[in-house]
Amino acid sequence: MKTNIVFISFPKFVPPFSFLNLASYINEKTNYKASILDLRGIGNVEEYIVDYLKQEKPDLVGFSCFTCDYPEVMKFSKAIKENYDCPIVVGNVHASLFPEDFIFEDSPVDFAVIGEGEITLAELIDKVSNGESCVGLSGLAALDSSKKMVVGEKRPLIEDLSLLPKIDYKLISMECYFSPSNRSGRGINSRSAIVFASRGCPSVCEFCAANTVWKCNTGTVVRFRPIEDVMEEVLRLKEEYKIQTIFFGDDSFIIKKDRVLEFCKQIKDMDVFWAIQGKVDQIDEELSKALRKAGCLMVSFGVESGSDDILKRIKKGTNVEQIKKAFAICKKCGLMTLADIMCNHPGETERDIEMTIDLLKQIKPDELSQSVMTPYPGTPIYKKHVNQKPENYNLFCNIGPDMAKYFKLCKHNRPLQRVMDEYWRSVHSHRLPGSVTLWLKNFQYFKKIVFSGYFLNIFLTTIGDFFVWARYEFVSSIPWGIRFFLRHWKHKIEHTIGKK
Ligand code: B12
Ligand code: SF4
Repeated sequence: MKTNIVFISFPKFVPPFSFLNLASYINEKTNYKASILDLRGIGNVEEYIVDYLKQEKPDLVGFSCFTCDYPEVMKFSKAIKENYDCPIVVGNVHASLFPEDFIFEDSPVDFAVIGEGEITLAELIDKVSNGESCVGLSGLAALDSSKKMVVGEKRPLIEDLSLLPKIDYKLISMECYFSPSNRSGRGINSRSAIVFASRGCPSVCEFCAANTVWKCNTGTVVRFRPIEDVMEEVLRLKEEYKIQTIFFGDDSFIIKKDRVLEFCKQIKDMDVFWAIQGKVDQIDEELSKALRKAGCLMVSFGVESGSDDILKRIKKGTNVEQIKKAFAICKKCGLMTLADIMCNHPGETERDIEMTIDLLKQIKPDELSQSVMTPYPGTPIYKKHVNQKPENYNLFCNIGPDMAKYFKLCKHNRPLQRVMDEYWRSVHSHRLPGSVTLWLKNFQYFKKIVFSGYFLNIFLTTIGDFFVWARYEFVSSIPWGIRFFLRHWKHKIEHTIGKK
Protein backbone atom coordinates (compact mmCIF):
# COMPACT_ATOMS: atom_id res chain seq x y z
CA MET A 1 0.00 0.00 0.00
CA LYS A 2 1.31 3.47 -0.90
CA THR A 3 2.46 5.67 1.99
CA ASN A 4 0.37 8.86 1.99
CA ILE A 5 2.20 10.76 4.71
CA VAL A 6 5.72 10.48 6.08
CA PHE A 7 6.43 12.16 9.43
CA ILE A 8 10.02 13.25 9.92
CA SER A 9 11.14 12.85 13.50
CA PHE A 10 14.23 14.65 14.83
CA PRO A 11 16.34 12.63 17.28
CA LYS A 12 15.23 13.08 20.91
CA PHE A 13 15.76 10.88 23.92
CA VAL A 14 12.09 9.97 24.19
CA PRO A 15 9.86 8.60 21.42
CA PRO A 16 8.01 11.04 19.11
CA PHE A 17 4.63 10.83 20.87
CA SER A 18 2.94 13.33 18.54
CA PHE A 19 3.80 11.21 15.51
CA LEU A 20 3.00 7.90 17.21
CA ASN A 21 -0.48 9.25 18.03
CA LEU A 22 -1.05 10.82 14.62
CA ALA A 23 0.26 7.91 12.54
CA SER A 24 -1.66 5.33 14.58
CA TYR A 25 -4.83 7.39 14.04
CA ILE A 26 -4.33 7.71 10.28
CA ASN A 27 -3.52 4.01 9.83
CA GLU A 28 -6.38 2.79 12.02
CA LYS A 29 -9.17 5.26 11.34
CA THR A 30 -8.69 6.16 7.65
CA ASN A 31 -7.88 4.39 4.41
CA TYR A 32 -4.58 6.22 4.18
CA LYS A 33 -1.15 5.10 5.29
CA ALA A 34 1.28 6.96 7.56
CA SER A 35 4.88 6.16 8.42
CA ILE A 36 7.52 7.75 10.66
CA LEU A 37 11.09 8.41 9.58
CA ASP A 38 13.08 8.39 12.83
CA LEU A 39 16.36 10.25 12.33
CA ARG A 40 18.06 8.83 15.44
CA GLY A 41 21.63 7.85 14.61
CA ILE A 42 21.51 9.14 11.01
CA GLY A 43 24.59 11.01 9.74
CA ASN A 44 23.84 12.85 6.49
CA VAL A 45 20.28 13.79 7.36
CA GLU A 46 19.26 15.80 4.29
CA GLU A 47 20.41 13.16 1.83
CA TYR A 48 18.81 10.41 3.90
CA ILE A 49 15.44 12.19 4.02
CA VAL A 50 15.40 12.91 0.29
CA ASP A 51 16.34 9.30 -0.61
CA TYR A 52 13.63 7.97 1.71
CA LEU A 53 10.98 10.26 0.22
CA LYS A 54 11.94 9.34 -3.36
CA GLN A 55 11.54 5.72 -2.43
CA GLU A 56 8.25 6.04 -0.49
CA LYS A 57 6.72 8.72 -2.78
CA PRO A 58 4.32 10.15 -0.14
CA ASP A 59 1.60 12.71 -0.97
CA LEU A 60 2.50 14.72 2.12
CA VAL A 61 5.45 15.21 4.50
CA GLY A 62 4.90 16.18 8.17
CA PHE A 63 7.09 17.94 10.74
CA SER A 64 6.46 18.68 14.40
CA CYS A 65 7.79 21.99 15.69
CA PHE A 66 8.51 23.29 19.19
CA THR A 67 9.70 26.91 19.10
CA CYS A 68 13.36 25.93 19.24
CA ASP A 69 12.96 23.47 16.33
CA TYR A 70 11.87 26.26 13.97
CA PRO A 71 15.24 26.89 12.20
CA GLU A 72 15.74 23.15 11.52
CA VAL A 73 12.19 22.57 10.33
CA MET A 74 12.53 25.41 7.80
CA LYS A 75 15.99 24.22 6.69
CA PHE A 76 14.87 20.63 6.06
CA SER A 77 11.60 21.73 4.44
CA LYS A 78 13.61 23.82 1.96
CA ALA A 79 15.92 20.89 1.19
CA ILE A 80 12.91 18.62 0.62
CA LYS A 81 11.21 21.11 -1.67
CA GLU A 82 14.37 21.45 -3.78
CA ASN A 83 14.66 17.71 -4.30
CA TYR A 84 11.19 16.18 -4.07
CA ASP A 85 7.93 17.75 -5.14
CA CYS A 86 5.31 17.33 -2.43
CA PRO A 87 3.40 19.50 0.06
CA ILE A 88 4.71 19.88 3.63
CA VAL A 89 2.58 20.20 6.78
CA VAL A 90 3.83 21.35 10.19
CA GLY A 91 2.09 20.95 13.56
CA ASN A 92 2.68 21.25 17.35
CA VAL A 93 3.36 24.24 19.63
CA HIS A 94 5.03 26.66 17.24
CA ALA A 95 2.73 26.00 14.29
CA SER A 96 -0.26 26.42 16.62
CA LEU A 97 0.99 29.73 18.04
CA PHE A 98 2.55 31.35 15.00
CA PRO A 99 1.18 29.82 11.76
CA GLU A 100 2.36 32.96 9.96
CA ASP A 101 5.98 31.85 10.53
CA PHE A 102 5.32 28.94 8.15
CA ILE A 103 2.60 30.14 5.82
CA PHE A 104 3.86 32.96 3.60
CA GLU A 105 4.67 33.42 -0.07
CA ASP A 106 7.63 31.24 -1.16
CA SER A 107 7.73 29.38 2.17
CA PRO A 108 8.70 25.71 1.71
CA VAL A 109 5.87 24.80 4.14
CA ASP A 110 2.36 24.54 2.70
CA PHE A 111 0.13 23.91 5.71
CA ALA A 112 0.19 24.57 9.47
CA VAL A 113 -2.09 22.48 11.69
CA ILE A 114 -3.29 24.47 14.69
CA GLY A 115 -3.95 22.56 17.92
CA GLU A 116 -4.92 18.93 18.31
CA GLY A 117 -3.95 17.22 15.07
CA GLU A 118 -5.65 13.89 14.47
CA ILE A 119 -8.92 14.89 12.78
CA THR A 120 -7.56 17.93 10.93
CA LEU A 121 -4.74 15.83 9.51
CA ALA A 122 -7.07 13.03 8.38
CA GLU A 123 -9.20 15.59 6.49
CA LEU A 124 -6.10 17.25 5.07
CA ILE A 125 -4.67 14.00 3.67
CA ASP A 126 -8.03 13.24 2.13
CA LYS A 127 -8.09 16.59 0.34
CA VAL A 128 -4.44 16.48 -0.76
CA SER A 129 -4.78 12.91 -2.09
CA ASN A 130 -7.88 13.91 -4.05
CA GLY A 131 -6.28 17.09 -5.38
CA GLU A 132 -8.83 19.33 -3.62
CA SER A 133 -8.21 22.77 -2.12
CA CYS A 134 -7.51 22.79 1.62
CA VAL A 135 -7.98 26.52 2.16
CA GLY A 136 -10.41 27.23 4.99
CA LEU A 137 -10.26 23.73 6.55
CA SER A 138 -10.96 23.89 10.32
CA GLY A 139 -7.76 23.87 12.36
CA LEU A 140 -5.58 24.59 9.32
CA ALA A 141 -3.64 27.60 8.02
CA ALA A 142 -2.87 27.71 4.29
CA LEU A 143 -2.27 30.28 1.52
CA ASP A 144 -5.21 31.21 -0.73
CA SER A 145 -4.86 32.02 -4.44
CA SER A 146 -3.94 35.64 -3.68
CA LYS A 147 -1.05 34.35 -1.48
CA LYS A 148 -2.70 35.45 1.77
CA MET A 149 -2.76 33.20 4.81
CA VAL A 150 -6.25 31.89 5.61
CA VAL A 151 -6.83 30.29 9.02
CA GLY A 152 -9.82 27.95 9.24
CA GLU A 153 -12.23 27.91 12.18
CA LYS A 154 -11.13 26.42 15.50
CA ARG A 155 -11.29 22.64 15.46
CA PRO A 156 -13.21 21.10 18.41
CA LEU A 157 -11.09 18.93 20.73
CA ILE A 158 -11.64 15.18 20.78
CA GLU A 159 -13.77 15.04 23.95
CA ASP A 160 -13.90 11.26 24.12
CA LEU A 161 -10.34 9.94 24.12
CA SER A 162 -11.59 6.37 23.75
CA LEU A 163 -11.90 7.31 20.07
CA LEU A 164 -8.12 7.34 19.83
CA PRO A 165 -6.70 4.06 18.56
CA LYS A 166 -4.06 1.96 20.30
CA ILE A 167 -0.60 3.40 19.80
CA ASP A 168 1.24 1.32 17.22
CA TYR A 169 4.75 1.09 18.66
CA LYS A 170 5.88 -0.90 15.63
CA LEU A 171 5.93 2.32 13.61
CA ILE A 172 9.46 2.98 14.88
CA SER A 173 12.19 0.93 16.42
CA MET A 174 11.37 1.41 20.11
CA GLU A 175 14.29 -0.61 21.43
CA CYS A 176 16.67 2.35 21.90
CA TYR A 177 13.98 4.29 23.81
CA PHE A 178 13.47 1.44 26.30
CA SER A 179 17.08 1.02 27.34
CA PRO A 180 17.55 1.25 31.16
CA SER A 181 20.21 3.91 30.67
CA ASN A 182 17.77 6.02 28.61
CA ARG A 183 15.55 6.59 31.63
CA SER A 184 11.98 7.82 31.22
CA GLY A 185 11.50 8.32 34.96
CA ARG A 186 14.15 10.57 36.46
CA GLY A 187 16.31 8.60 38.88
CA ILE A 188 14.63 5.31 37.98
CA ASN A 189 16.83 2.79 36.23
CA SER A 190 14.99 -0.07 34.62
CA ARG A 191 13.57 -0.90 31.24
CA SER A 192 10.99 1.87 31.05
CA ALA A 193 8.43 3.60 28.85
CA ILE A 194 6.30 6.75 28.96
CA VAL A 195 2.50 6.56 28.75
CA PHE A 196 -0.01 9.44 28.68
CA ALA A 197 -3.31 8.67 30.46
CA SER A 198 -4.86 12.11 29.84
CA ARG A 199 -4.48 15.28 27.81
CA GLY A 200 -4.32 18.75 29.41
CA CYS A 201 -3.99 20.36 32.84
CA PRO A 202 -6.58 22.41 34.79
CA SER A 203 -3.98 24.77 36.30
CA VAL A 204 -2.84 28.06 34.85
CA CYS A 205 0.79 28.50 35.94
CA GLU A 206 2.09 31.64 34.25
CA PHE A 207 5.30 30.07 32.91
CA CYS A 208 3.84 26.88 31.48
CA ALA A 209 2.98 26.22 27.83
CA ALA A 210 1.59 22.73 28.45
CA ASN A 211 -1.92 23.68 27.33
CA THR A 212 -0.84 25.81 24.36
CA VAL A 213 -1.79 23.18 21.83
CA TRP A 214 -5.14 22.14 23.31
CA LYS A 215 -6.24 25.75 23.92
CA CYS A 216 -6.12 26.41 20.15
CA ASN A 217 -9.18 24.16 19.80
CA THR A 218 -12.62 24.54 21.35
CA GLY A 219 -13.81 22.36 24.24
CA THR A 220 -12.64 21.10 27.62
CA VAL A 221 -8.85 21.20 27.86
CA VAL A 222 -8.52 18.25 30.29
CA ARG A 223 -9.64 14.90 28.98
CA PHE A 224 -9.00 11.40 30.33
CA ARG A 225 -8.41 8.15 28.51
CA PRO A 226 -10.58 5.27 29.71
CA ILE A 227 -8.66 3.36 32.42
CA GLU A 228 -9.14 0.10 30.47
CA ASP A 229 -7.35 1.59 27.43
CA VAL A 230 -4.43 2.68 29.61
CA MET A 231 -4.25 -0.78 31.21
CA GLU A 232 -4.24 -2.38 27.77
CA GLU A 233 -1.28 -0.20 26.80
CA VAL A 234 0.59 -0.99 30.03
CA LEU A 235 -0.02 -4.72 29.53
CA ARG A 236 1.11 -4.55 25.90
CA LEU A 237 4.31 -2.73 26.88
CA LYS A 238 4.93 -5.28 29.59
CA GLU A 239 4.25 -8.38 27.55
CA GLU A 240 5.55 -7.38 24.12
CA TYR A 241 8.44 -5.17 25.17
CA LYS A 242 9.26 -6.50 28.65
CA ILE A 243 8.84 -3.05 30.20
CA GLN A 244 9.43 -2.94 33.97
CA THR A 245 8.59 0.68 34.81
CA ILE A 246 6.04 3.07 33.33
CA PHE A 247 6.39 6.80 33.70
CA PHE A 248 3.02 8.50 33.30
CA GLY A 249 3.74 11.71 31.41
CA ASP A 250 0.40 13.37 32.30
CA ASP A 251 0.81 16.99 33.38
CA SER A 252 -0.85 16.03 36.64
CA PHE A 253 -1.79 12.41 37.20
CA ILE A 254 -3.74 12.98 40.42
CA ILE A 255 -6.33 15.53 39.33
CA LYS A 256 -9.30 13.20 39.99
CA LYS A 257 -8.96 11.25 43.22
CA ASP A 258 -11.68 8.65 42.46
CA ARG A 259 -10.15 7.88 39.10
CA VAL A 260 -6.69 7.46 40.63
CA LEU A 261 -8.01 5.10 43.32
CA GLU A 262 -9.74 3.00 40.65
CA PHE A 263 -6.59 3.12 38.54
CA CYS A 264 -4.52 1.87 41.49
CA LYS A 265 -6.92 -1.06 41.99
CA GLN A 266 -6.53 -2.11 38.36
CA ILE A 267 -2.77 -1.68 37.97
CA LYS A 268 -1.97 -3.38 41.28
CA ASP A 269 -2.07 -6.90 39.85
CA MET A 270 -0.06 -6.07 36.78
CA ASP A 271 3.28 -6.38 38.47
CA VAL A 272 4.81 -3.20 37.02
CA PHE A 273 6.43 -0.29 38.79
CA TRP A 274 5.48 3.23 37.85
CA ALA A 275 6.02 6.94 38.55
CA ILE A 276 3.86 10.04 38.14
CA GLN A 277 3.86 13.84 38.33
CA GLY A 278 1.34 15.74 40.43
CA LYS A 279 0.52 18.98 42.22
CA VAL A 280 1.15 19.29 45.96
CA ASP A 281 -2.42 20.37 46.72
CA GLN A 282 -3.83 17.21 45.13
CA ILE A 283 -2.16 14.54 47.25
CA ASP A 284 -3.41 13.15 50.57
CA GLU A 285 -2.62 10.17 52.75
CA GLU A 286 -5.31 7.88 51.33
CA LEU A 287 -4.06 8.53 47.81
CA SER A 288 -0.39 8.12 48.75
CA LYS A 289 -1.06 4.78 50.44
CA ALA A 290 -3.02 3.55 47.43
CA LEU A 291 -0.27 4.68 45.05
CA ARG A 292 2.42 2.97 47.06
CA LYS A 293 0.46 -0.27 47.36
CA ALA A 294 -0.16 -0.32 43.62
CA GLY A 295 3.54 -0.15 42.71
CA CYS A 296 4.07 3.60 42.32
CA LEU A 297 7.70 4.37 43.14
CA MET A 298 8.00 8.11 42.85
CA VAL A 299 5.93 11.28 42.63
CA SER A 300 7.39 14.40 41.02
CA PHE A 301 6.00 17.69 42.29
CA GLY A 302 6.30 21.14 40.71
CA VAL A 303 7.66 22.90 43.80
CA GLU A 304 9.12 25.81 41.79
CA SER A 305 10.03 28.05 44.76
CA GLY A 306 10.10 28.23 48.54
CA SER A 307 8.60 31.72 48.58
CA ASP A 308 4.85 32.24 48.83
CA ASP A 309 5.24 35.60 47.05
CA ILE A 310 6.78 33.91 44.04
CA LEU A 311 4.25 31.07 44.02
CA LYS A 312 1.48 33.69 43.99
CA ARG A 313 3.18 35.72 41.26
CA ILE A 314 3.54 32.73 38.93
CA LYS A 315 -0.05 31.65 39.70
CA LYS A 316 1.08 28.19 40.79
CA GLY A 317 -2.04 27.79 42.92
CA THR A 318 -0.06 26.24 45.79
CA ASN A 319 1.75 27.48 48.89
CA VAL A 320 4.77 26.51 50.99
CA GLU A 321 2.65 24.80 53.68
CA GLN A 322 1.04 22.54 51.07
CA ILE A 323 4.48 21.68 49.68
CA LYS A 324 5.77 20.66 53.11
CA LYS A 325 2.66 18.61 53.79
CA ALA A 326 2.78 16.79 50.44
CA PHE A 327 6.42 15.77 50.90
CA ALA A 328 5.80 14.67 54.48
CA ILE A 329 2.85 12.49 53.43
CA CYS A 330 4.81 10.83 50.62
CA LYS A 331 7.74 10.14 52.91
CA LYS A 332 5.44 8.66 55.54
CA CYS A 333 3.89 6.33 52.96
CA GLY A 334 7.25 5.27 51.50
CA LEU A 335 6.94 7.06 48.16
CA MET A 336 10.06 8.61 46.69
CA THR A 337 9.77 12.30 45.84
CA LEU A 338 11.22 14.55 43.18
CA ALA A 339 11.11 18.34 43.48
CA ASP A 340 11.03 20.36 40.26
CA ILE A 341 12.31 23.84 41.00
CA MET A 342 13.24 26.90 39.00
CA CYS A 343 15.36 29.99 39.33
CA ASN A 344 15.03 33.30 37.46
CA HIS A 345 11.41 33.75 38.61
CA PRO A 346 9.96 37.20 37.79
CA GLY A 347 11.00 39.66 40.49
CA GLU A 348 12.85 36.97 42.49
CA THR A 349 15.07 38.41 45.24
CA GLU A 350 17.99 37.03 47.28
CA ARG A 351 15.53 36.49 50.12
CA ASP A 352 13.33 34.30 47.89
CA ILE A 353 16.39 32.19 47.05
CA GLU A 354 17.21 31.75 50.74
CA MET A 355 13.60 30.67 51.37
CA THR A 356 13.87 28.07 48.60
CA ILE A 357 17.09 26.71 50.09
CA ASP A 358 15.39 26.48 53.50
CA LEU A 359 12.42 24.68 52.01
CA LEU A 360 14.60 22.16 50.14
CA LYS A 361 16.44 21.41 53.36
CA GLN A 362 13.14 20.77 55.11
CA ILE A 363 11.34 18.68 52.52
CA LYS A 364 14.44 16.61 51.63
CA PRO A 365 13.43 15.40 48.16
CA ASP A 366 15.00 12.17 46.91
CA GLU A 367 15.62 13.77 43.53
CA LEU A 368 15.91 17.37 42.39
CA SER A 369 15.27 18.65 38.90
CA GLN A 370 16.22 22.24 38.18
CA SER A 371 15.47 24.57 35.32
CA VAL A 372 15.82 28.22 34.53
CA MET A 373 12.56 30.10 34.07
CA THR A 374 12.29 30.75 30.34
CA PRO A 375 9.50 32.87 28.90
CA TYR A 376 8.25 30.34 26.34
CA PRO A 377 5.94 31.62 23.62
CA GLY A 378 2.34 30.84 24.44
CA THR A 379 2.70 31.67 28.16
CA PRO A 380 1.55 34.76 30.11
CA ILE A 381 5.18 35.27 31.20
CA TYR A 382 6.19 35.57 27.53
CA LYS A 383 3.42 38.12 26.92
CA LYS A 384 4.47 40.16 29.96
CA HIS A 385 8.24 40.06 29.54
CA VAL A 386 9.08 39.44 25.88
CA ASN A 387 6.01 40.43 23.92
CA GLN A 388 7.71 40.55 20.54
CA LYS A 389 9.06 37.83 18.35
CA PRO A 390 12.71 37.27 19.13
CA GLU A 391 14.99 37.03 16.12
CA ASN A 392 16.48 33.75 17.14
CA TYR A 393 14.12 30.93 18.12
CA ASN A 394 17.15 28.86 19.11
CA LEU A 395 17.14 30.93 22.30
CA PHE A 396 14.27 28.76 23.49
CA CYS A 397 16.37 25.60 23.53
CA ASN A 398 17.90 24.42 26.73
CA ILE A 399 20.48 27.12 27.39
CA GLY A 400 20.38 26.85 31.20
CA PRO A 401 21.91 29.57 33.36
CA ASP A 402 22.90 31.60 30.27
CA MET A 403 19.21 32.39 29.95
CA ALA A 404 19.78 35.51 32.10
CA LYS A 405 21.78 37.03 29.22
CA TYR A 406 18.67 37.02 27.08
CA PHE A 407 15.70 36.96 29.43
CA LYS A 408 16.62 38.07 32.94
CA LEU A 409 13.41 38.00 34.96
CA CYS A 410 14.80 37.92 38.51
CA LYS A 411 15.65 41.06 40.53
CA HIS A 412 18.84 39.81 42.17
CA ASN A 413 22.26 39.80 40.53
CA ARG A 414 23.52 36.46 41.83
CA PRO A 415 24.76 34.35 38.87
CA LEU A 416 22.09 31.75 38.09
CA GLN A 417 24.69 28.99 37.99
CA ARG A 418 25.55 29.87 41.55
CA VAL A 419 21.92 29.80 42.62
CA MET A 420 21.50 26.37 41.02
CA ASP A 421 24.65 25.10 42.72
CA GLU A 422 23.28 26.28 46.07
CA TYR A 423 20.01 24.45 45.47
CA TRP A 424 21.90 21.27 44.60
CA ARG A 425 24.02 21.57 47.70
CA SER A 426 21.01 21.95 49.95
CA VAL A 427 19.66 18.55 48.89
CA HIS A 428 22.88 16.69 48.14
CA SER A 429 24.06 16.86 51.70
CA HIS A 430 21.26 14.60 52.92
CA ARG A 431 20.71 12.12 50.16
CA LEU A 432 22.21 9.25 48.20
CA PRO A 433 21.93 9.02 44.41
CA GLY A 434 18.26 8.44 43.46
CA SER A 435 18.87 4.99 42.00
CA VAL A 436 20.54 3.80 45.21
CA THR A 437 17.72 5.20 47.39
CA LEU A 438 15.23 3.48 45.13
CA TRP A 439 16.90 0.12 45.64
CA LEU A 440 17.12 0.59 49.37
CA LYS A 441 13.53 1.76 49.77
CA ASN A 442 11.92 -0.81 47.52
CA PHE A 443 13.12 -4.33 48.09
CA GLN A 444 10.61 -5.80 45.62
CA TYR A 445 11.90 -3.41 42.98
CA PHE A 446 15.47 -4.32 43.77
CA LYS A 447 14.74 -8.06 43.48
CA LYS A 448 12.90 -7.71 40.21
CA ILE A 449 15.23 -5.25 38.52
CA VAL A 450 18.56 -6.51 39.64
CA PHE A 451 17.95 -10.07 38.49
CA SER A 452 16.52 -9.09 35.13
CA GLY A 453 18.34 -9.67 31.84
CA TYR A 454 19.42 -6.03 31.88
CA PHE A 455 21.53 -6.49 34.97
CA LEU A 456 24.76 -5.11 33.51
CA ASN A 457 23.06 -2.07 32.02
CA ILE A 458 21.22 -1.32 35.26
CA PHE A 459 24.32 -1.91 37.33
CA LEU A 460 26.40 0.45 35.16
CA THR A 461 23.70 3.13 35.29
CA THR A 462 23.67 2.98 39.09
CA ILE A 463 27.46 3.16 39.28
CA GLY A 464 27.31 6.12 36.87
CA ASP A 465 24.75 7.84 39.13
CA PHE A 466 26.97 7.27 42.09
CA PHE A 467 29.97 8.89 40.41
CA VAL A 468 27.95 11.92 39.31
CA TRP A 469 26.71 12.29 42.88
CA ALA A 470 30.21 11.84 44.37
CA ARG A 471 31.73 14.29 41.88
CA TYR A 472 29.04 16.82 42.75
CA GLU A 473 29.62 16.34 46.48
CA PHE A 474 33.31 16.98 45.89
CA VAL A 475 32.89 19.94 43.53
CA SER A 476 30.23 21.60 45.65
CA SER A 477 32.48 21.54 48.67
CA ILE A 478 34.93 23.85 46.83
CA PRO A 479 34.01 27.47 47.65
CA TRP A 480 32.08 29.29 44.93
CA GLY A 481 34.83 31.88 44.23
CA ILE A 482 37.41 29.19 43.39
CA ARG A 483 34.89 27.25 41.34
CA PHE A 484 33.99 30.36 39.37
CA PHE A 485 37.68 30.98 38.68
CA LEU A 486 38.24 27.35 37.58
CA ARG A 487 35.15 27.39 35.37
CA HIS A 488 36.30 30.64 33.78
CA TRP A 489 39.69 29.13 32.95
CA LYS A 490 38.13 25.87 31.78
CA HIS A 491 36.10 27.87 29.24
CA LYS A 492 39.17 29.88 28.18
CA ILE A 493 41.25 26.74 27.67
CA GLU A 494 38.43 25.02 25.77
CA HIS A 495 37.98 28.13 23.65
CA THR A 496 41.71 28.28 22.82
CA ILE A 497 41.86 24.56 21.97
CA GLY A 498 38.68 24.93 19.89
CA LYS A 499 40.27 27.76 17.86
CA LYS A 500 43.34 25.69 17.07
C1 B12 B 1 7.17 15.02 26.09
C2 B12 B 1 7.68 16.44 25.99
C3 B12 B 1 8.98 16.62 25.56
C4 B12 B 1 9.86 15.50 25.05
C5 B12 B 1 9.76 15.48 23.52
C6 B12 B 1 8.74 14.53 23.03
C7 B12 B 1 8.78 14.45 21.53
N1 B12 B 1 9.61 13.59 21.01
O1 B12 B 1 8.08 15.17 20.85
C8 B12 B 1 11.27 16.01 25.43
C9 B12 B 1 11.55 15.57 26.85
C10 B12 B 1 12.40 15.57 24.54
C11 B12 B 1 11.01 17.50 25.40
C12 B12 B 1 12.03 18.40 25.22
C13 B12 B 1 11.80 19.76 25.26
N2 B12 B 1 10.63 20.39 25.51
CO1 B12 B 1 8.96 19.50 25.81
N3 B12 B 1 7.31 18.77 26.28
C14 B12 B 1 6.87 17.56 26.33
C15 B12 B 1 5.44 17.56 26.89
C16 B12 B 1 5.53 17.25 28.38
C17 B12 B 1 4.44 16.60 26.26
C18 B12 B 1 4.36 16.66 24.74
C19 B12 B 1 3.63 15.45 24.23
O2 B12 B 1 4.25 14.49 23.82
N4 B12 B 1 2.30 15.46 24.28
C20 B12 B 1 1.46 14.37 23.78
C21 B12 B 1 1.24 14.51 22.25
C22 B12 B 1 0.22 13.53 21.76
O3 B12 B 1 0.71 15.81 22.03
P1 B12 B 1 1.47 16.86 21.11
O4 B12 B 1 2.91 16.58 21.06
O5 B12 B 1 1.05 18.21 21.47
O6 B12 B 1 0.89 16.51 19.63
C23 B12 B 1 -0.43 16.89 19.21
C24 B12 B 1 -0.52 18.28 18.54
O7 B12 B 1 0.48 19.17 18.96
C25 B12 B 1 -0.47 18.02 17.07
N5 B12 B 1 0.83 17.86 16.41
C26 B12 B 1 2.06 17.75 16.93
N6 B12 B 1 2.98 17.60 15.97
C27 B12 B 1 2.32 17.59 14.80
C28 B12 B 1 2.80 17.43 13.49
C29 B12 B 1 1.89 17.44 12.45
C30 B12 B 1 2.38 17.26 11.06
C31 B12 B 1 0.51 17.63 12.72
C32 B12 B 1 -0.45 17.65 11.61
C33 B12 B 1 0.03 17.80 14.01
C34 B12 B 1 0.95 17.77 15.05
O8 B12 B 1 -1.14 16.77 16.97
C35 B12 B 1 -0.77 15.93 18.10
C36 B12 B 1 -1.92 15.02 18.45
O9 B12 B 1 -3.07 15.76 18.72
C37 B12 B 1 5.02 19.05 26.63
C38 B12 B 1 4.04 19.61 27.63
C39 B12 B 1 2.65 19.19 27.30
N7 B12 B 1 1.97 18.75 28.28
O10 B12 B 1 2.23 19.25 26.15
C40 B12 B 1 6.36 19.79 26.69
C41 B12 B 1 6.58 21.02 25.81
C42 B12 B 1 6.04 20.74 24.44
N8 B12 B 1 8.04 21.12 25.78
C43 B12 B 1 8.48 22.32 25.78
C44 B12 B 1 9.84 22.68 25.77
C45 B12 B 1 10.14 24.13 25.95
C46 B12 B 1 10.84 21.73 25.61
C47 B12 B 1 12.35 22.02 25.57
C48 B12 B 1 12.75 23.21 24.73
C49 B12 B 1 12.78 22.14 27.04
C50 B12 B 1 14.22 22.49 27.22
N9 B12 B 1 14.47 23.73 27.60
O11 B12 B 1 15.06 21.66 27.01
C51 B12 B 1 12.91 20.71 24.99
C52 B12 B 1 13.06 20.78 23.46
C53 B12 B 1 14.32 20.21 22.99
C54 B12 B 1 14.12 19.68 21.60
N10 B12 B 1 14.43 20.41 20.57
O12 B12 B 1 13.68 18.58 21.50
C55 B12 B 1 7.37 23.32 25.83
C56 B12 B 1 7.14 23.96 24.44
C57 B12 B 1 7.05 25.48 24.49
C58 B12 B 1 7.29 26.09 23.14
N11 B12 B 1 6.70 27.26 22.94
O13 B12 B 1 7.97 25.56 22.30
C59 B12 B 1 6.19 22.44 26.37
C60 B12 B 1 4.80 22.89 25.94
C61 B12 B 1 6.29 22.40 27.93
C62 B12 B 1 6.49 23.73 28.59
N12 B12 B 1 7.70 24.04 28.99
O14 B12 B 1 5.60 24.49 28.76
N13 B12 B 1 9.70 17.78 25.59
S1 SF4 C 1 0.47 22.28 36.99
FE1 SF4 C 1 2.25 21.77 35.71
S2 SF4 C 1 1.43 21.29 33.68
FE2 SF4 C 1 -0.20 22.29 34.83
S3 SF4 C 1 -0.09 24.46 34.24
FE3 SF4 C 1 1.16 24.21 36.11
S4 SF4 C 1 3.25 23.74 35.41
FE4 SF4 C 1 1.86 23.47 33.65
